[in-house]
Amino acid sequence: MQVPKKPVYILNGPNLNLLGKRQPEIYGRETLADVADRCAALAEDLGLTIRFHQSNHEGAIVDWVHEAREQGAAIIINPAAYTHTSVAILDALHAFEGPVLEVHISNVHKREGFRHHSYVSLRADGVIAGFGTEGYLLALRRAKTLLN
Ligand code: DHK
Repeated sequence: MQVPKKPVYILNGPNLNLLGKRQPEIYGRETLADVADRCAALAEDLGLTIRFHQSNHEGAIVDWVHEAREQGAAIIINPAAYTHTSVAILDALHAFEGPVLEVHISNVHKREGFRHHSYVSLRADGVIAGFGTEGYLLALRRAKTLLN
């Protein structure tokens, strides 16, 4: 299997550091460290490498998107609440040339109206919502297809 030189960036926004602890009825009981481990295992099977990050700060996410511009093959992003507010993250993603896949653990369309709009969707090549943390794995498989 051919291993692309550049990693897939998996970026996570605010409050996802509390995954498994906050609102488990919505986001499940798995921690973000569990998700990172599952992504790393699948990436290895797929012949991909990943860089997995989380921040509660918008600028940190913008900086990782800029880093991915130079060093990344694709971006999988769960911007969390910044999905619905961040023109800065959208603009950064517009400056990235590879595939962008947007993930939401919950089905945002079943929730409050303000969660129905995503700035990031204006750039994303695909969106996964409501598949729980499995959405990250599905996005990684899609990244593999798009990078082939
Ligand atoms: C996570 C969040 O923290 C929310 O702000 C988004 C997203 C939904 C998720 O489902 O992963 O609205």
